[in-house]
Amino acid sequence: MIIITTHKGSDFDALASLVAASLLYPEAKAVLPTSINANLKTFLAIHKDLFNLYSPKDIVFDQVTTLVVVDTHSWNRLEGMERLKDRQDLEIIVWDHHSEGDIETKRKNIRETGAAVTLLVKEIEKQRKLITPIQATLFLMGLYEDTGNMTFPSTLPEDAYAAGFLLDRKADLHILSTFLRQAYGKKQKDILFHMIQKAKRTEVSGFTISIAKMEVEGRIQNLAMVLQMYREIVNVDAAFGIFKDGERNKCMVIGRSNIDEINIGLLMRSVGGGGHPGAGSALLKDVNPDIIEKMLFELISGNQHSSVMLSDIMSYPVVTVTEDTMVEEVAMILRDLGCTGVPVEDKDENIVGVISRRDFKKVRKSKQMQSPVKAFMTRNVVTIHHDRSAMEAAKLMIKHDIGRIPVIKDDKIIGIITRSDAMMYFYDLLPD
Ligand SMILES: [Mn+2]
Repeated sequence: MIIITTHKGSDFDALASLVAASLLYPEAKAVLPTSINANLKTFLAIHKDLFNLYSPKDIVFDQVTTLVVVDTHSWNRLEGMERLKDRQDLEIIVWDHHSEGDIETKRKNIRETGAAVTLLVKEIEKQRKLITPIQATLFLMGLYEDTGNMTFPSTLPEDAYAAGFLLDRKADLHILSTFLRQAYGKKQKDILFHMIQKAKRTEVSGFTISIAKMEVEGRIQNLAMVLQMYREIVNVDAAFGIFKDGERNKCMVIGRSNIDEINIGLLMRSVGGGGHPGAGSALLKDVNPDIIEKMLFELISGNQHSSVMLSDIMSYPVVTVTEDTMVEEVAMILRDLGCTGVPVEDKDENIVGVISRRDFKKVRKSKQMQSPVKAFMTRNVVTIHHDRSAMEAAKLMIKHDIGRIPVIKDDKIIGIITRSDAMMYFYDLLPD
């Protein structure tokens, strides 16, 4: 007999992987642990009859020849499988996206995708197995839950491909939103309440910061959302949560910032995690929460690259033209540079305008090509001071619908910030 099982405290990814595996091993019995999370309980209350699921106590373990484990490969995360642990003749197959686990087998399919079901869906597609719209819906639910609707940094292109495949197989997004909605549940509420009770606000380098430390049990979903709510309620510029999971000896550090000057992504990268300017996290092993707290304070007060200045990311040198340059000549310069516009300076090198391809539309007669650009340039030039941040530059670009802003220091142009410079920064493509 072949059985398939998954981790205790089963979530949608666990059930989805279990059901997906039963398509790959049609003769197997799918064994769902009795401990499952609240969302899944609600879902199964309605859908249970659609899936042929067994409980660990239904299994005659002496008859088991093959064990398929999905969405985990740790013995202590399985329920009721103790009797199989030391069986030498047992064949084991693993499908998992976690890097850690102690279940040993040669038949391991492990890749750190956003969701475990992604790996199984890929195999289903490869083997051209048929799936029903309800199965596709369940698989997509697992995928969305474990990837935070494809927003968690752990999401891989394969997860998105799998989602596309499942939508093609008629996964129903209405059902999805009904069951995935309860993200803010009792666990999250308890944690938020505990954090608020102990909330402390601290001034660091002129910013208000709050760092909450607490013990949690196991992996808690949606802590990032809890942190977001916490930051808003405590009303600080940046908030951090240090969640210690004593059993796994790991600390989850999550940060949220509302200001440019504290870049969470940079802070988290400096402790081995990742993220974006506004939000990020790091998972640290064998560390004391007090040390992490101290480290965060030091990083913020030292202002370690916590704000990237425009002068770090702008393009330079800048090609400028004088206001007497002929339109014809500017057109050639733009073509040679491959850009859409250049700043225009007067004789004293003060910026007086910008001439761009857009302005050339004002040129009606061919003889105007020989007139100076000052007749056609845009005079209200949006500029930005060199000590401003990339975020402010991006806001200006959006507000004025412009793609390049001259960067000014002591009334002189020292560089230009373009949309692609800003994008390089926001998507963390800067060279170290
Ligand atoms: Mn999972």
